[in-house]
Amino acid sequence: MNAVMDRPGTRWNGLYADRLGWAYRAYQRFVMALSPEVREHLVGGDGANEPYVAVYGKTQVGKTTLLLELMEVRDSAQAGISEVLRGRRDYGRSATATAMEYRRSPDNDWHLDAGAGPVVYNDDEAMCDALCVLRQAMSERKLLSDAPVVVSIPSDRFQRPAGSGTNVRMLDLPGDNPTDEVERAHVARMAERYVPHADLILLVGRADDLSFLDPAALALPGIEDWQYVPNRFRIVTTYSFTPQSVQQYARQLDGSPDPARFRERLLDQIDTFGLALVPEAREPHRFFPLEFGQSWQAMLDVDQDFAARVAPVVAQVRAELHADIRASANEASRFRNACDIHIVARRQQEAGVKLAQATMERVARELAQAKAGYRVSTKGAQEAEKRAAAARARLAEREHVETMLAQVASINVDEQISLVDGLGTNTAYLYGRMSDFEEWLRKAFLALEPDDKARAFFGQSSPDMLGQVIALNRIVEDAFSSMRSRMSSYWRAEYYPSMSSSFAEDTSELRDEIRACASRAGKLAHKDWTKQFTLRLAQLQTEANAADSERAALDQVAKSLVEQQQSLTNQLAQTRNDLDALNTRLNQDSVLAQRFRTTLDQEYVTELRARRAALAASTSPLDSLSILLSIALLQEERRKIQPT
Ligand SMILES: Nc1nc2c(ncn2[C@@H]2O[C@H](COP(=O)(O)OP(=O)(O)OP(=O)(O)O)[C@@H](O)[C@H]2O)c(=O)[nH]1
Ligand SMILES: [Mg+2]
Repeated sequence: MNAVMDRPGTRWNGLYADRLGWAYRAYQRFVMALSPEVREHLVGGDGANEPYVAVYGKTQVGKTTLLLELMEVRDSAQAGISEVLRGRRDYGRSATATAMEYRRSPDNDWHLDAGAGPVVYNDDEAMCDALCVLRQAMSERKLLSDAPVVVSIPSDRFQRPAGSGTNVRMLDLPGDNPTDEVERAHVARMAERYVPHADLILLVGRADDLSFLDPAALALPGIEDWQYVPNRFRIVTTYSFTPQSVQQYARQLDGSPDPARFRERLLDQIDTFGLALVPEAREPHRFFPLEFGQSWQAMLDVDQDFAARVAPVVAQVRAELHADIRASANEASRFRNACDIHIVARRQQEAGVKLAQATMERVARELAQAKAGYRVSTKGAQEAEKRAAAARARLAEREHVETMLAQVASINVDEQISLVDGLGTNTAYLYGRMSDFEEWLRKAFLALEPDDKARAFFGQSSPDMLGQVIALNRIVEDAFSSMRSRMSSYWRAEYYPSMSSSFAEDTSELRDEIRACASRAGKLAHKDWTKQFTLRLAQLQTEANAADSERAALDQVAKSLVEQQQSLTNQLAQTRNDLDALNTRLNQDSVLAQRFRTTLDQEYVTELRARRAALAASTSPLDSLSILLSIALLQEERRKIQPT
């Protein structure tokens, strides 16, 4: 045993430092098993330790300008390089035609590799032409390589001398170009291939249009939602200091402004914009409010005061982004990225699948409810329509009912009169006739009824004839009162028609009064039925109108339920598509994820075995303790990487 091994602390330190060695070995093996083109861009050749940064965002937001800044191209060279990279494209139009990888050239020439091997151009004009031809080929769909076009920028345009510091390789992805489907699909394919393995992904957007952070609008190929794995992303806003409000804010700050304040402002704006970020994605250190480009430089030159305030802030934020990029390229970060992308993202995607399934169930439930609601409301509308029609049919009978009521009012008393003809000659018979008639009239009065058609008009309602019996009694009483009082003054109850005309007069008067009573009773009945008729008329009108409005309201409900059904059906189809897309991605990713997991498992088991063997072979109790503790540590690390 050598002297170093005798020191237990040293043994422990070594074991501790190597607690993740197995995982890094697994990562190396995993990367080596990737397809050669992908590997070439990640760890291949001379660029093995160069950070690989993907830049993604809408067109004309400053992506290319940003990446030239980050590659540390000399300020004085930037305008010229931008010009070349535009490939004779007018200003203001989408400049970068396809996915481009920018590197530092090994010499002072431009190199261009569009899939058929590098071509060297030793002056800007020639390179510019070559890019113009490339764009042409792109638009004619002749560019078939599924690797990014590699552009190597002459080494003498960089700030640092060749060979010093870290070179950064940049993948410039045209963000949106919806007019060209072939182009979009081409970029999407490349993004799916390279973005997951980039050391860092910069989401770039203008500070005055934060929609680029919305996962629904972003649709970043390769990683649908940047919030799944926020630590792989940095958010860069361009034009961050152009808005008047920011300038005013910067001018009124005391002392030298701190970038933290501008980050907070940016986050406030994101909140105002209504984007709900998960707490991990909202951490300020992931946000980089920046500004650059010629017009910005021109503004700083004009306004020295403002420049003195904000230029240091921009410089500091840019330096921080630089440091972040450099830090992202070490093996530990790359390993973490691989874990994130294959384990964390997968877990998030699974959560996404669950969410989509739950959404589908909810939408299906709502759809069933909307369908049931539609059935109920259409049935209700039909019933209301029937009710309105029935009320209108009754109203259409009004003339018939009025004629009928006039007939109802006439009470036929011929038979009652004829009964007077046969009366015996005694006042008792006349009195008897009077009360019999009164009885008969009451019954006849109460029995007055229009025909069936008119009856139907009245429905369940009818006038209160019983309530009129008192009035009817009075009619009869009044009619017979003078006769009665006269007859009560007779000396004898018997008439003597041969001697007196009283019998003939009294019976004649009795007949007249019977007729008069019948006529008055008829009028009374007519008045009551007419009153009821008016009431009923209004009632039927109200009924018809109410049924009409009910029908209209239910029709409206049914119509909105149809629209709701349509929107739910669309939502269902959309969610089903999302779910299919997620499942397809999950299936594709699961091959890689599984391979990564298996490699991790293998390396872990190998390391564990080696440490157990070392434990068995150890003769020093202190060494044994160190190894034992390191085994526990190993298990702990494994659990952290891949909790099961
Ligand atoms: N004022 C100002 N101008 C900027 C800023 N960023 C970019 N620009 C200018 O905006 C124009 C477009 O910038 P590019 O870097 O070509 O934009 P891009 O996102 O690469 O555009 P595409 O390649 O078309 O997708 C250039 O003229 C830049 O100088 C910024 O932060 N502030
Ligand atoms: Mg560009």
